[in-house]
Amino acid sequence: MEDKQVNDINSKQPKTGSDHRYVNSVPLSEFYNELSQDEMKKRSDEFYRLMKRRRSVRDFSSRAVPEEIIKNALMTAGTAPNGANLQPWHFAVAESPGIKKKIREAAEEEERAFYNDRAPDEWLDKLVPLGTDEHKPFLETAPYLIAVFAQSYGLDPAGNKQKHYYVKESVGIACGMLITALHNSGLATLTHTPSPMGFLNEILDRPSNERAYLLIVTGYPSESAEVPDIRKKTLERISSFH
Ligand code: IYR
Repeated sequence: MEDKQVNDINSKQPKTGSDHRYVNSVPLSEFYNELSQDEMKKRSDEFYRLMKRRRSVRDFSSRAVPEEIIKNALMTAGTAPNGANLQPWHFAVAESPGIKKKIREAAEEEERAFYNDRAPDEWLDKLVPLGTDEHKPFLETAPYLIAVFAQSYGLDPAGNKQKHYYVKESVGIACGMLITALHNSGLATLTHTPSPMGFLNEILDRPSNERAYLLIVTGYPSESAEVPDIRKKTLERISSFH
């Protein structure tokens, strides 16, 4: 018996079946395709080259963007790993001029308070290279504003509260995937963070279990758009291998 266990542990044979037991499961092979290491290297390099061309853009064109692209990006965000698969997010897309105008007016009011009163000088100093101020015309120019809401708790059909787990982590990952998907589609984005963002619940008619997490502005950049000359930290500065 003991011998058999040792043999099992040391066995080089591929295992049949999964180590981990699920209540209901399907084979991973329905999702995962192994690639050759050459292909993995090529793809990882190409993806890095694609992603390092993402820039936060503050000058948008009003050119129309097919809604299908936005929907595909939202479906991508919806595939994010998240706490207990409760998917504690909602994406409210503002596209009508009337709603975007309301969002701009409310955001600029908060930003005026931020730049004129609330923000400590140390923070304002850090924003100098970005050239930001309380004026946010892109909130009306860009074709889509995606307000991402984090659901602090869920509500079942009977209206009972359902606890959510790792909400900030889950929604943060989904936002990263959303921005990546929009960039991969060829759209420019801006992660905009007027604070506080309670006005988004009111304007977009979202319930009190949802908190606005980020406002993602997207569309084509304007033809004359510029971006600040800023750099990313090197691999050596952002990582360590142990
Ligand atoms: N929410 C403000 C201020 C701002 C804060 C940070 I941190 C930024 O990286 C950029 C801006 C604004 O959007 O202007």
